[in-house]
Amino acid sequence: MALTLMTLPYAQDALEPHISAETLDYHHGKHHNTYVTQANGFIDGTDMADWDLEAIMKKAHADGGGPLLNASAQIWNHDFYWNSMSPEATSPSSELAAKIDADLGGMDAFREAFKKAAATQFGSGWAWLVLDGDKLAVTNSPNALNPLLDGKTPLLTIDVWEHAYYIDFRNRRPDYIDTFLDHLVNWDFASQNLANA
Ligand code: MN3
Repeated sequence: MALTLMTLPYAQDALEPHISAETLDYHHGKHHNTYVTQANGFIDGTDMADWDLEAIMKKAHADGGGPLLNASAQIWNHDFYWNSMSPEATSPSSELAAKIDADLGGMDAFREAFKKAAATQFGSGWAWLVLDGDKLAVTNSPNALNPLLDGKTPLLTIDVWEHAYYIDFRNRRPDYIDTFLDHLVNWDFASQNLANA
C-alpha cells in the first residue's frame, strides 16, 4: 500500500488571515505531496512497500539516513504540523497546563522557549514541544529530523522551512512564529498527544 498525502484537517482557506490558502496550496499540495511521491518511488518494489510510515522512517534512520529518511520523515512531520494547527481557538487540557507550569515554568516561559527554538533553528527545520521521559521540553531539529527519532514523544510542532511562511510573511520568521502561537496552535491535539503518551 503506497504512502498517501494526508487530507488537510480543515479547508485550505480556514487558517486565513494568518496563513493563506495560497500557502497551503503550495505547502500541502506541492511540497508535502512531493515528499509522498519521492518516498513511494524509493519503497516501490522493496520489502518496505507495504510498511507504515513510522516504520519506514525509523528503518531509514537506523540505516543511517539519506533520501528515504528525508522524504518519509518530512511526510510524518507535515502530517503532525497540519494537526498542530486549528482554525478554532483551543486551550491546553488541565493535565497539559499543569505540566507546562511544572516543567517549563508556565505558559509565558513556554512561549519564549518555543519562539527561541523556532527562531534560532538555522536554515530549514522544525521546533517542537515534546515529552522527554516524564518531563515536557522544547526542542528543535534541522531539515527532516524529528524528536520521535530520538525516542521522545512529540506533542506539537511548527514548520520553520521558508516554504511554510514566505508567501505570507516573506523573511519575517519571528512574525510567523508569533502568529502561530497567538492564533493557530491546536492545544486539543497537543493535549491528546500527552494523554496518549
Ligand atoms: Mn514544510
